[in-house]
Amino acid sequence: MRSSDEVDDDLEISPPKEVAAGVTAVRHAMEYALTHAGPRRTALTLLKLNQVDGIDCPGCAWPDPAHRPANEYCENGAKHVADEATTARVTREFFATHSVDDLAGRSDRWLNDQGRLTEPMVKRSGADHYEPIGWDEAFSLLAEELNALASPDEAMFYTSGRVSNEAAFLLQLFARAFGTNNLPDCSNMCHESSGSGLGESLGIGKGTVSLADLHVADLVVVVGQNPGTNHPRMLSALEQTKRNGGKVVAVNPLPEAGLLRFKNPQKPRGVVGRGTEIADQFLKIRPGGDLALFQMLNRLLLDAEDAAPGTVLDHDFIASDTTGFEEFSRHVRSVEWSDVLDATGLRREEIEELADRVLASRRVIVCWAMGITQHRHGVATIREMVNFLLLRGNLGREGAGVCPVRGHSNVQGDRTMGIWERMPQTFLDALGAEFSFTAPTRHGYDSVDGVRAMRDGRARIFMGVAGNFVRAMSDSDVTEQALRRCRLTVQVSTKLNRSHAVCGEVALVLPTLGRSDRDVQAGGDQFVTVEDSMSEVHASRGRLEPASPDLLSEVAIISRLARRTLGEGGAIPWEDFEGDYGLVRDRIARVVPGFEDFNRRVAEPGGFRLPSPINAGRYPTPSGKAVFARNELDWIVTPPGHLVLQTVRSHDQWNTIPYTSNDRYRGIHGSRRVVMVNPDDLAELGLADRDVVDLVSVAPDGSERRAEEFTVVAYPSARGSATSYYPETNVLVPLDSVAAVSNTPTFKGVIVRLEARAR
Ligand SMILES: Nc1nc2c(c(=O)[nH]1)N[C@H]1C(S)=C(S)[C@@H](COP(=O)(O)OP(=O)(O)OC[C@H]3O[C@@H](n4cnc5c(=O)[nH]c(N)nc54)[C@H](O)[C@@H]3O)O[C@H]1N2
Ligand SMILES: Nc1nc2c(c(=O)[nH]1)N[C@H]1C(S)=C(S)[C@@H](COP(=O)(O)OP(=O)(O)OC[C@H]3O[C@@H](n4cnc5c(=O)[nH]c(N)nc54)[C@H](O)[C@@H]3O)O[C@H]1N2
Ligand SMILES: [Mo]
Repeated sequence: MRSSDEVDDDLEISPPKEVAAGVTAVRHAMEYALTHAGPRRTALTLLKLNQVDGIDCPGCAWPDPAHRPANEYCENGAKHVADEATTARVTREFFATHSVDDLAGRSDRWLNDQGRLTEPMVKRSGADHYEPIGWDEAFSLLAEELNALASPDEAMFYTSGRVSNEAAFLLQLFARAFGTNNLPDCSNMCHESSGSGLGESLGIGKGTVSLADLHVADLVVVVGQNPGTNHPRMLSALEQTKRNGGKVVAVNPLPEAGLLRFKNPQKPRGVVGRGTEIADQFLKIRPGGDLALFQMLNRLLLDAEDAAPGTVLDHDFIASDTTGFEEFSRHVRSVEWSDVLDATGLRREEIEELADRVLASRRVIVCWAMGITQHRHGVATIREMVNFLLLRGNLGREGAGVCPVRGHSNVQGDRTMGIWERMPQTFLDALGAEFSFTAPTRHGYDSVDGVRAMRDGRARIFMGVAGNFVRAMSDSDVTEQALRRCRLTVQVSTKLNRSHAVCGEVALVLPTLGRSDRDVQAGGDQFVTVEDSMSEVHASRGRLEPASPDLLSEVAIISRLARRTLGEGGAIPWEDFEGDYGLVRDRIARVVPGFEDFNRRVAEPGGFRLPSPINAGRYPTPSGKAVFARNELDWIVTPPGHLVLQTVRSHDQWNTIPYTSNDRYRGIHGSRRVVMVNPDDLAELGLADRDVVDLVSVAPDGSERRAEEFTVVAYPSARGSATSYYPETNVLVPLDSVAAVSNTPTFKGVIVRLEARAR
């Protein structure tokens, strides 16, 4: 389906860039900010971004350095904040003009461009427009619908990782006090595989390294990640690694700009000159080949140990801190070169070169993101990367460890606060004891199971706090039908998106304050807290006059809904929580381990770091040790005439929201309906650059999915791969195509054929 207003200028293609950032990036950010937010709001937000007393940048979860320059933000963070600080407004007149069907025909970009939501709206049963509704009536309506359900498990509460710790804690408390663990979140589609894999291997689903570790590592392997676009400030950290003599290796099907070279826009040297070479080695891997790569690296390490016993493996560490070594090593020794070369598309010498680099490095860190987690065997790949680090004791010491690089600025914090459909019993017990109730124990729905439940009529109310579930999820058509089957859909949002237009019989839009908005409650000015990718917890305080006087904060919305649904006077002081978020933090301190004395510690400049048990030599696994895992080798085998499609972010989008149709670093301008393919594959398929094709995938049950009219772009990507943008291609990812264990949709591993269209 194409939207009525999809903005396609003429497609223009230039060669992909090697260098990321530098002055152009700063100019692009300022242009975007000034046109959307104007000079005053731009100054108020950008100058406060990531400062000690300022706004946590919602652009990504990369941590802030201890000594921050005045401009500790990046082009894309600045664009993201400007998008929230926009002066455009969606009013009741707007909704009177545009029917729900009209909105459903619009593009993601058009919807976002309409600006900030300003007052609560309702679409009543049978109506074709949203109309205004008072907050009070909205809460009553929602509470009545919730209480009318046959079971609390017919409701689900989705969150996106923008939500603060305070709001996340209250949302999961409300859901559990209401009686359900149905708390799917964007993490299910994102780093769930990291949580699953690290949880099994190390007992905790989080990374172990800090920025300081990255700076002093001898080798940083960046796998399945595009930091130049998605975590630009990470490049400053890698620049530091290089300056200290460390090496960087990139493993990716695409030669992504920032991975190759970086010009630091915050340093005079970055503005002139060629910038820093980032990757010492680049392995252009086939999508889904990483498990094979790491198994072979592990075999090569074992071989090297055999050749020079006692010089390669960290025997003391393996003996004292791990289990499973024998079985793992027997398995890995049987890995064959022919399979690995097939799976990776790499040359043997490239893999041997990387193994030599590993042998020459005492301190190694592996960083990864969606190129690993969104594959059928993503969890196994993560366990294999842990095996790789364990072999040489690269864990729990300076300059070494695991670094899953998170996406949303507080996605890690939301999990810590209990946003998970499968929180451990110890957490549920602590929560119940604190608030005098018994939390339900039955596991809830994750995102994929949630769609199945709505599709099959087992879930009737969907409430999304932040995010754009309809566009984020796989199998767009199936997901849309599932939401349309609901009795009631509710979105707590800052901006308009497709999840407001694809709705249930009754629908509510509840507009809320964003991270940059000032938040004043009965108890005075409030701040919220977040946890970044490296477990640093700190405060974020908005500065802007709110987009409308009718907005409520997320904390206020959840608290008022809870009072209306659960009744007044229970053991949970919702009204007090709304008035003073410090009281919420007091309770978090008593329920969530690591948050003792929360209010005092978060008041210190820069906040505090949650301790990692692993860095203290403790592994919260059943055996108390780190686990060497035995993983069956798996990779994606494509039938002749097919390619592996991976769906990525362009340089100018934030998740489901494209800002323009350009992807500057990849040299693509004017259209997002493109598919990038290696020229040799194009020749084999009988296609040429600029041909127009449909992308077709086949679901496990044999049914076909189709995305129409994509322009082919010859691109220096790995053989056998195709690359297109998310969310336009989510329609191709079958709901049942998920990663083992984590249930994450396989957004990076969709087998497709390209069908030429008659011109
Ligand atoms: N500006 C901006 N910043 C963002 C976001 C945004 O949309 N815009 N989103 C945020 C969020 S929620 C997240 S999760 C992160 C996402 O950050 P990334 O994971 O960097 O995002 P993707 O665009 O999905 O890129 C995946 C990368 O993995 C590579 N890849 C794909 N398949 C494979 C594979 O099989 N093996 C290997 N080795 N590589 C592979 C792709 O070529 C690409 O470089 O970014 C966060 N930051
Ligand atoms: N094909 C494909 N699909 C993917 C991915 C992929 O790589 N490929 N990546 C997956 C990943 S990693 C993720 S994280 C998900 C992202 O999924 P989501 O997190 O659900 O999507 P976003 O696009 O980040 O949500 C944007 C909306 O959030 C709302 N919002 C923004 N800020 C706030 C706020 O402060 N408060 C509130 N209440 N609302 C706010 C706005 O209304 C905005 O329209 O998508 C997943 N889907
Ligand atoms: Mo994400």
